[in-house]
Amino acid sequence: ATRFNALQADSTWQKVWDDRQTFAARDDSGKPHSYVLEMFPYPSGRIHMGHVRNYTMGDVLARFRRMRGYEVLHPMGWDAFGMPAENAAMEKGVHPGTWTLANIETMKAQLKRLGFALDWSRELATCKPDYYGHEQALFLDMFAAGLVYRKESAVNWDPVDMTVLANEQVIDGRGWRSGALVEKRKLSQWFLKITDFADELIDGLGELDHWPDKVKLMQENWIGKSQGLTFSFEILPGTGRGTGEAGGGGLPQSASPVEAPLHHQPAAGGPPPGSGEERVAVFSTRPDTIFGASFVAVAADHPIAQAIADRPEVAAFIERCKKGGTTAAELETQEKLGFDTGLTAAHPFDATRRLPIYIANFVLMDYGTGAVMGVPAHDQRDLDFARKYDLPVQRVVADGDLRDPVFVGDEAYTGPGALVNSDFLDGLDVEAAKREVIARAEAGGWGKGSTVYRLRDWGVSRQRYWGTPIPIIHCNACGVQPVPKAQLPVVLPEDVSFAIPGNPLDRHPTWKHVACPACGEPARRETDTLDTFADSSWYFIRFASQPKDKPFDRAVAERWLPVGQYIGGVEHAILHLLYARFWTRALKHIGMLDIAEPFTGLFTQGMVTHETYKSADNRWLSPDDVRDGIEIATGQPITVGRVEKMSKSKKNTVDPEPIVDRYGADATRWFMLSDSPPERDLPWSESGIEGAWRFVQRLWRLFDGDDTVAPGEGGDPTLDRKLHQTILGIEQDIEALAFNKAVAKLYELCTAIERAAPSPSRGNAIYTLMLLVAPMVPHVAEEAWAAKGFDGLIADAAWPEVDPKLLVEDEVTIAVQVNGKLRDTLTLPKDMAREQIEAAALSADKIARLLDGKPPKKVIVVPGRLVNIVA
Ligand code: ANZ
Ligand code: ZN
Repeated sequence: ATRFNALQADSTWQKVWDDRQTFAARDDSGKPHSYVLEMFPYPSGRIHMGHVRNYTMGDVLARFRRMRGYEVLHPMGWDAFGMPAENAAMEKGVHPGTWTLANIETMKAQLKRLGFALDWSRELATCKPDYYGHEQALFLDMFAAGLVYRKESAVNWDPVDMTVLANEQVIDGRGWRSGALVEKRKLSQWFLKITDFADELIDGLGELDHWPDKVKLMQENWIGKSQGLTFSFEILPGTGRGTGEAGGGGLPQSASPVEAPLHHQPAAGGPPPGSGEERVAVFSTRPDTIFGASFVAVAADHPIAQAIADRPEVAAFIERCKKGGTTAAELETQEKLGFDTGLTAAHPFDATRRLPIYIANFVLMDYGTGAVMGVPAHDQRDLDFARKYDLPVQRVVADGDLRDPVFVGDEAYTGPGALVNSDFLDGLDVEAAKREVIARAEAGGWGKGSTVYRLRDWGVSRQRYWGTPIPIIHCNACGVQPVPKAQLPVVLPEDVSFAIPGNPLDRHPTWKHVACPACGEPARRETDTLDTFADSSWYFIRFASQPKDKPFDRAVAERWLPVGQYIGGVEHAILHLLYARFWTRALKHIGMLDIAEPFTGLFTQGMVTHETYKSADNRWLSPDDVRDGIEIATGQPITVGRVEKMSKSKKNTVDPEPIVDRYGADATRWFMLSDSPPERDLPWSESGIEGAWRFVQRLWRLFDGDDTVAPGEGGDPTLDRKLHQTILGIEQDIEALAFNKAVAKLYELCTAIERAAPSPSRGNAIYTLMLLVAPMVPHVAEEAWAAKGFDGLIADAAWPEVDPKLLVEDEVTIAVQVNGKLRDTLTLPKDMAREQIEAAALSADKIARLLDGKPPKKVIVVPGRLVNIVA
């Protein structure tokens, strides 16, 4: 047999697929539709192994579904706006657009070299006006529907990149790219009302049966719905001890916390401080614990704190709180700090009880009301705080025996139980007590049952150049005006400079100066651009339908959507997926698209990893710099480090392009599918890719070496059975995206064929093998198909049919007893279902005669062994 020339076959078949537009999806072919999508790449420069793995998985599914008779939409495009293009502009003096388009060209050629079954006729790049202009139109539709608003809000300001950062872009208080210490700033920002959809976005998760549970949980936690009571305490000024921060100086906690007085003892002396506020509202998910409250705490930027911030010690304390960071994660880990304002709050059920009001660093301003009631016995943060500031700890929920002393150590009790020390709540369980307190608060007019979400509205303003311009005009006389749709797209100016940091749109000499669409007077364009997550929130809709004059055609888009299988990295588990789900629901709300969930199936694939290497003098080394434990350039021994995700910083990347050039597309694809379950990490190895290359050659020897390759069967029932089991198994594996299992089955089938003697069965098995491997290694399959003279392309061929008769592996002997006595034995297929076994036993001649037409009292089936009939 000849050797398979992968490089030649790659280019031949890639050209054929291209020329014939083999993978162009037709909107109305009459076939059932299937939409397979991988998360589109950011055009960073070159394709990396993560891309190869991601797109290979989607490709196998897309090709498989085509062969199974679906009209498949499998598109590709570019998430082309974003910071790196601006960074390149700053570093290299190249325009972000030039840099981006050059990267797209390179990466597109690289993707084509892998032979992906993509519909390139639908390619899009979000940085082109024919994409972002439509996004602007959608923004205006949302604006008209009241889903867009502007407000002053504190943002994370990166003083080096001169831009607003999302919370998750702030790592340990520093900008994720610049590493600069992040500051808080107030800016007027545009927001999308994602919070209007909080409940829908939670409830919708319930329908997503084909999403990983962990992703659904992450989304649910991110939305963070809590039910409880919002209520207010009356503030009694001038009675507190007002000693400021008590930390450190306090005595150790009394040995008997149960006896500690719950009443706050006002200290004598000290001028009565005032805040001007009369009530302080708090949100609690545990109103049942209200009798265990021993303090109230407000956030550092709460009005009560701000009102007394003219006192230097208060101002200093507030500053100190801000230094530690204010994100939820940061607050969780910091040491608890408090400042006693000297104000007290009256307990709503007992006005003589006074709770000191603290400013505390663990209270978030933008959650709930920015203030909490502290219940140390039942909340860990409150307990830590109470221990530090020597505040009473009173247990109000008992665990088990009510007569037990309800001692509280260093761990708050958060479990269920009955209420104690709680007046009219005593004896109620937690849920009943919650209802009772809510009812009384509502009746008394000092509180209301409420639902609070962690989710905030989506701040979409970015003070950057390389993004979708927000289509708004500011007029001094008319205020905020939407750009008239006829004037869309609002195109980015080309002539911009990145010589100094900041937003080039803002300092462009002419771009922002426009006439007000309402009064015609000189006005200013909005110079903020949209968060790039907006671009990726609807690209899958534009792929489905891309008319020139509008964002999408509703009927066509609805024919394709939702995306049946979406594949991408777990790093997008929260934001991208949540924003896309929101955007889709917003369009439904406006009446533009009747799709609730954009992605019904989601798969998050693992990463491609590689060993790391360090030189004798502790530099990271690339695999190319190393041979046999020696650094090639210096001849010095190296140390091998951990296997980690391929990353530029650790230099442990392997560039796919030379791999494809050397081993061909099929071997590269095969390796990506073979070694690990797709949700796990895949360690790259030289031996792995070589093994894949050998397997492609082995396939070719089978295809090329046998003269009897043809459909049909006969002569070798064992091989026939193996073949049909393999067909079925692979169908199931590919649908489950368990590619490594499919690969293992194909290895087995090859071995079985190689061992089989020549027969029509063998020729048929080889013929079928071509079809089975076609989704995974399409080039060698296509080459063999043509070499054997079969019609058309294998990419267009039908997937082989499973013959159920041939699936039965083995037969087993089953004993049939009547009233415990052996009466018959039956030979039945091994995997027969219980009911079928029962039916076979009852209808067996000997048994039917014994039963004589009377229905049995009971039938016990032990599959694979026996049936016992009680007559
Ligand atoms: C009293 C209480 C007693 C609480 C108890 C908990 C346990 P989730 O479930 O995450 O929604 N809280 C309310 N607003 C806060 C804010 N702005 N910053 C920090 N903490 C705040 O948490 C709700 C609970 O977190 C609320 O219920 C409140 O403490 C606190 F045994 O009230 B709880
Ligand atoms: Zn005007």
